Amino acid sequence: MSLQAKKRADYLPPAFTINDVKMDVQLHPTCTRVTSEYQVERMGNHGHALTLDGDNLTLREVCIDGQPYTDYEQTDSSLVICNVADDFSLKLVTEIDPEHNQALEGLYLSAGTYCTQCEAEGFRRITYYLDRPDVLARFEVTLHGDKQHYPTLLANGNPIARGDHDDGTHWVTWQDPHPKPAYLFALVAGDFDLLEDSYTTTSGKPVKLELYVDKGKRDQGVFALESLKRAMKWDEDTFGLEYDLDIYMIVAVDFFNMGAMENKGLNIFNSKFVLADQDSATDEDFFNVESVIAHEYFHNWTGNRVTCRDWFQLSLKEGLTVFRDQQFSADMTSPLSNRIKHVRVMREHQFAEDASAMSHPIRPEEVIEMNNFYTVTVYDKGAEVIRMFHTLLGPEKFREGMDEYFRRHDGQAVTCDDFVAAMQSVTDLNLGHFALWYSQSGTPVIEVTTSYDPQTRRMDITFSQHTAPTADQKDKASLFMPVAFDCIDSAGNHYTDDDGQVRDGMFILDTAAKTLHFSDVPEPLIPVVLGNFSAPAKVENSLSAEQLLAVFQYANDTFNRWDALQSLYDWCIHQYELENQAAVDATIWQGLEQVITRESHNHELLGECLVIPSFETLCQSRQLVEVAALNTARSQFCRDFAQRLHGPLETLFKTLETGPYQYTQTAINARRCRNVVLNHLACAGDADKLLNQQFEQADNMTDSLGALKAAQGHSPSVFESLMSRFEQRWNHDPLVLDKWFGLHATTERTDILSQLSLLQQHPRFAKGNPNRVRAVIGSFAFFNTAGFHAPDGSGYQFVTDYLLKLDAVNPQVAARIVTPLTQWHNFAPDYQLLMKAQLERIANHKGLSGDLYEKVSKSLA
Ligand code: 0A1
Ligand code: ZN
Repeated sequence: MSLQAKKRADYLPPAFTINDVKMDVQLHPTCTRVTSEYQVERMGNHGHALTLDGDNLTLREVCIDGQPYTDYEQTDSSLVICNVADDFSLKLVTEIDPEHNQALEGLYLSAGTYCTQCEAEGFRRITYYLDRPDVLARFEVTLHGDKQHYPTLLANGNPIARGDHDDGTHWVTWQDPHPKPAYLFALVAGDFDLLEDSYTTTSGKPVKLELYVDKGKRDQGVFALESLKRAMKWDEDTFGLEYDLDIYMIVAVDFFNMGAMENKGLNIFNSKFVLADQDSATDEDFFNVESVIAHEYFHNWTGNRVTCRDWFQLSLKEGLTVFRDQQFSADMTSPLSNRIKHVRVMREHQFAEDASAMSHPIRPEEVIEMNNFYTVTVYDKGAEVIRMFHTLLGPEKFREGMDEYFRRHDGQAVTCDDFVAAMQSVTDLNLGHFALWYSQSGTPVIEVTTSYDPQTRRMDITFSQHTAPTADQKDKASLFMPVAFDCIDSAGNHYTDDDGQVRDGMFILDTAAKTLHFSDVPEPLIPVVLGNFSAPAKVENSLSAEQLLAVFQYANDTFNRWDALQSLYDWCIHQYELENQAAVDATIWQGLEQVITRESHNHELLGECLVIPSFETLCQSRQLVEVAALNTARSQFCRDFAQRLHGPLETLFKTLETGPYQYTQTAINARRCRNVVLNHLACAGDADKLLNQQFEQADNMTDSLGALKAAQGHSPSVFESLMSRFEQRWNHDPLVLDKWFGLHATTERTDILSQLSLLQQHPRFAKGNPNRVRAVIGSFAFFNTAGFHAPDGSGYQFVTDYLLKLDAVNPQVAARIVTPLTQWHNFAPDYQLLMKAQLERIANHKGLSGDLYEKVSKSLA
């Protein structure tokens, strides 16, 4: 483990490259033998030794051009082979221990199935290699394994030969014709149920589709396979991109650190993002399956055909692929709820990351442990940056730019600058300034100020932008932002600015400030800013409650309408924090009542608009948060909301009979709205009958879980009884049981820590399984506000105790769960002290992983 930071600026091209790889893998739980043969070529004129990366390997043999070779040195993390020729073949034999690989990087056993995870730097745990994304080689891989236990042997590409050995083992050889970096390598060996299908591309090429799931789970794989076909078609229609191998395989495994992995032709998935059926999966689970299936499929072009030159360029593939999967999901489901979902992620998680010591640009400058940079900044803010290209260029030009990007770079490992250059080549717009989004971290704030002169009937609206210094970067410059803009009066009339700076509902903010002028206006106008969240920024636009209700009623952009209510709720909660509840007066409650009655037919909009902003979102518009006070204010507001609006909510609920389960957008919207309303009714009290009834009658997981969630905060006895029935029913299904674990872990109760201990003793809890750990410890740390932030520091201490144990097993997951502790800056001093004390404990822990070290040391710096 190296604690030395690597810098983007220090990039050097590889001294050698490897063009062809042959691997022979003899699978064994504790001693898998890997024989690799490389065709190595010196790059340029130099006399350096060949340095290969390696981690936790036992080296057995080194041969060059067929002869045993001894002129090499080994370190903890490398094999240095001295005095080599310019072109030669290198053969290495290494041994590894998959059974004891609990970090789940490299080759490991997932509940008896062999699988691999090589991104970012896991291939070096399989064999010594030039483990960097700019070394692209053709791979041929032969796997040998016990035929009875591992009837299925898979690797990237196409199978070209297979056979049996005499000793009960068999072998299969796979060849991948596309040169690829080692992080896209994969192998799988196991005994599965197989779902088979086929797809014919627009140009008439047939592709075999194979989905491998645990025995007995066949039916739960159908939706994933259908999603795959939809994604393949969408990418052809939208970007003209076809699949490029004869076979596309997906394998679902139970032990996986992340969501899924786009290995060439052989995706490996966390089973959570494959398995789904009406009984066991919520609408949200179905949505996630479809979007992750699409995400990994889209990587075949944005990531695999065109890959990253180095890991600092990660957003090149991830930001772009997230944008592509978001567009796909919007087309498959609904643009509005998708946009809101992604904006929530930005506001709850990305803004918080940018305000913490882990703040980094979408293209980071400095990295100790690459696994720490699979972040909401690189992924989601990265996608927002791609979305701004799309907004600025328009869909046609964006497509031209993408075509040009593939024309220039197919088969190459490139940089974010290369992407910008391809986009630049199709537009007259100068993207030089825009490109600052790649190097500047932090969340810009757009402040909106107005001045109105009743005499001249003139109105000026000024937008000024400011990005506060972040932990990694003191000086900030003005960014280039597309700002979607609308301007209304209190009666809903729309206005245009005098100078025509606003075109097609948008203007560019590329300086510290910009003013729009309006003449002949009868009253102060209401600026409606950042429609569809056109830039990843915060807006400070101090509108009154009345004005916000007018925005909801009249604005053109539906996202703005939703956002106006979010701002209104935030303002109301702030009044409660100030103990000024009276400010939330009858006109506001009447306004909200009208929202419900006027939009009662629009289940999608109401399903979003009736959600009160989360504690995490509220934190982003506050500083030095007094956790208990804010949490209490939020709960009091929720209760008043539920009681004051009880009549219209109840009426609405009655109209929301959803009928037998169907996964259609109309039915999804209705279920969502119904469950949001049920939660309010439970909050108002006296809803036990409704809760029991919904749980009893539910023919699908969305409604069962809706009843449980509504009971959770508002009706402890109903919650307890429904939870125990739920456990009995689902004890056999670990993915469903994770929902149960998560609900327990997020329940705000005084004895939560002993509850968490009980959960860890549950026969289905397994500390080696990331899904279980995230469901219990992750849910608590991220979402149990009162428990995690207990004023005596016990929540922080509990999480820390756990992380110190987990770090020795799975540092990657430990480093993710530490995130809420590293965000101490935004809390009041008493909380800060307690959080920092625990971070110090982690920092002083002997044998700490590089993963935790990087996040904790930055956070304490
Ligand atoms: N590239 C994958 C995500 C992924 C990243 C790292 C992993 O292990 C450290 C695993 C998966 C994706 O974006 O889907
Ligand atoms: Zn990805």
